[in-house]
Amino acid sequence: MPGVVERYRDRLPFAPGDPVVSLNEGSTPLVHAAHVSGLVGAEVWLKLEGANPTGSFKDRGMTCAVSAAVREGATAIICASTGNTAASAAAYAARAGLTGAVIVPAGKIATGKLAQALMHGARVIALRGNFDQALTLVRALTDRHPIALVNSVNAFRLEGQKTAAFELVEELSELDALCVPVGNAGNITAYWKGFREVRAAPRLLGFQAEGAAPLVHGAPVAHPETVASAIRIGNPARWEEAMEAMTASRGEIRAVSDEEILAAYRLLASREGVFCEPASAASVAGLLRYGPGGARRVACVLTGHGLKDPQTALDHAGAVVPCVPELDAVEEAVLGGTGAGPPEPA
Ligand code: AN7
Repeated sequence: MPGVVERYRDRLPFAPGDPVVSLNEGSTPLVHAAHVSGLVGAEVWLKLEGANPTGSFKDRGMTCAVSAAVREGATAIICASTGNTAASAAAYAARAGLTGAVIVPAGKIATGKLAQALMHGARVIALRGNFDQALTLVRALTDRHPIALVNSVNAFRLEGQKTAAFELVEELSELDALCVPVGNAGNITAYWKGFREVRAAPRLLGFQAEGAAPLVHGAPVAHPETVASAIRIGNPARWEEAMEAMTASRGEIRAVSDEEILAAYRLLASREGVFCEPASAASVAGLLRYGPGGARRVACVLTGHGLKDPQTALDHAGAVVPCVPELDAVEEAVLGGTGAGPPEPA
């Protein structure tokens, strides 16, 4: 499939002939979640945004932000990031031949995202501070220097991200509710914009981590903390728009605990065969905790791939089984203790 600009150009601010920097993002799988459906008593679908080229939904917006930057003659782009925006910006900058810089909270982004940003050749600045401080600083920096800011304060990011709503409506003719994790609140804002443009109006159910839930408390959180590092954000840039989307869709923004996030994370991997990152699992954690609220058909956005954060996975998964290279030992390792026993004779 072509990327989102080519696929939805008539609904995006790009004219034919404009430069397009794309990795053929979008067109991500939508899979039915049989186990979760049974648990919540609704028809639940999972939108696998981790299947985008850099492993997160950020690519939808980044193709637009970087294409627009190229159109405007920019030679450098920058963002603050909890990891995924950095990985995506670095990849699209590399593809466009632009200089990329990313500012991330030191020690607080998942390993895979750091590896991506470095591999794509971005200058990676590890800030001794949190995401909110990083965003304030890049905004001030881009006021002083001609560097394109590609955080979701950039309107082109939301334009690209709204295409996920188009895809959902194309595949599911009716959708009653959408569950989405909320950090800087760009994505929930973009979904609502996309749904409105195609005259759909599912209830938007946004979920923040309990230790980083400013929209739930109605006040910024100075020191946000959560295992879901991607949404460790205390003062979302798209605060007003997210609250408007929530209200207009008769939705809710609620909190889930780290334990609930990790339980949903493991359940998705072990029962649905879907490995997402912890922040993404907040959408399903919220659905499991609060229920579908009368919705018959629900979609949960799984925003990023599980491989982004191997350390959190290893910290919360089972152990490997050590084994010497002998048949008896392998037999014991494979069959022992599992209650599986030897296979039945044919
Ligand atoms: C996997 O990369 O903010 O509410 O700097 O990576 O639109 O911020 C990431 C956010 C959800 C929240 N799931 O989306 C960043 C960054 C994942 C994410 C969110 C993020 P927004």
